[in-house]
Amino acid sequence: MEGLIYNMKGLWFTELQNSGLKISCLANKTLHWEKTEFQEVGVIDTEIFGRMLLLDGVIQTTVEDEFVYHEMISMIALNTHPNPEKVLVIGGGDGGSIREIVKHPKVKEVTLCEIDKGVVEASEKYLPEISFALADPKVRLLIADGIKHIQEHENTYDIIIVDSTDPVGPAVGLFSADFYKKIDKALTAEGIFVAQTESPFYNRDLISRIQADLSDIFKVNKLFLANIPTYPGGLWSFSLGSKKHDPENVNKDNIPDLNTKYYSKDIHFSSLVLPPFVKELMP
Ligand code: SPM
Repeated sequence: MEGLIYNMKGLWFTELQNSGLKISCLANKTLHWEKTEFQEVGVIDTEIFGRMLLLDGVIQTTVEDEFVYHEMISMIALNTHPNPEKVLVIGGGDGGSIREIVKHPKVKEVTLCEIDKGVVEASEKYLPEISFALADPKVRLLIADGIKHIQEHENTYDIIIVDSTDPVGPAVGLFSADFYKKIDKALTAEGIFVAQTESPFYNRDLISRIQADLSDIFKVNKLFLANIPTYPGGLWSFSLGSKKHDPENVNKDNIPDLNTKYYSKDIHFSSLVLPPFVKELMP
C-alpha cells in the first residue's frame, strides 16, 4: 500500500504532505487494502492512534482523534440552524459525521452521498465505532456522485456538509465556486453549508479563495478551527456559508448537550475566533 514501509524498527506508514514534509506513524498491522474504481482504500492499526482509514495514502480519520473532526464539521451548523430537519453529507463514507448528525433531536433525515462503496464497506467492517450510525433509521445512504446529486436537487436541504478528501483528483470539483453556487440552490431558504477546508499553515491560498467565493454567494461566510493531531500541522479549518443565520449569534442556552468530547457551548464560539495569521485569509 502507498506509504507503508517495513524497516528494522517495524512497519511505518508515511504520508507525504509536500516536497518538504512527511508525517509517519508506527503501524502494528494492515487490516485492509483494496483498489476500488476511485482510489486505494486502506485500514491500518497504528500504535498511537488505533485504527486509521487511508485513502490514496492520505490519513482520513483515526479511532483516537476522529471525534474532533466529526463533531466540529457537524455541530456548528446543526446548532446554528433553528430547525435542521434535512441534512446532506457529501463524502464522509466512514459515517463519523453521520454519527454526530443523527444525535441532534431536530434532524429528521440525513442523506449520505458517498461516491465510493469501498469506503463505506471498509468502515463498516473495520471502524464500527465510527460507522455504526450508518444503520440508523434516519439515514438514507446513496452510493453516488455528490456533484451530480447537488445538480439534481433544488431547495431541498437545510444543511449540506462536504466531508471530503483533499482537493486533488476526484475531490477537486468539491472545492470550486461553481459547486458552491449549486450548493446554494440545493439549500432551503435558511440553509447552511460547511466543508473541511484544510490547513491554515499549508493551504493558505486555498482557504482565502474559498472564503472569497463563499462571500460572493452567501450572506454569511465564516471560518472556524479545530485541533486534529493526525492532520498536517494539527490546526484544521472548516468553512461555512449561510443564507441567514450567523454561528456567532447563536443563543448559547439553546445549544443542546449531545454528548460531545471536543465541541461544547464554549467551543462553538471560540472556534470562530481566528488568530491574526488566519484572520488575514478572510476577504
Ligand atoms: N470523515 C473523515 C474524512 C476526512 N476528510 C478530511 C480529510 C483531510 C485529510 N487530509 C489531510 C492531509 C492534508 N494534505
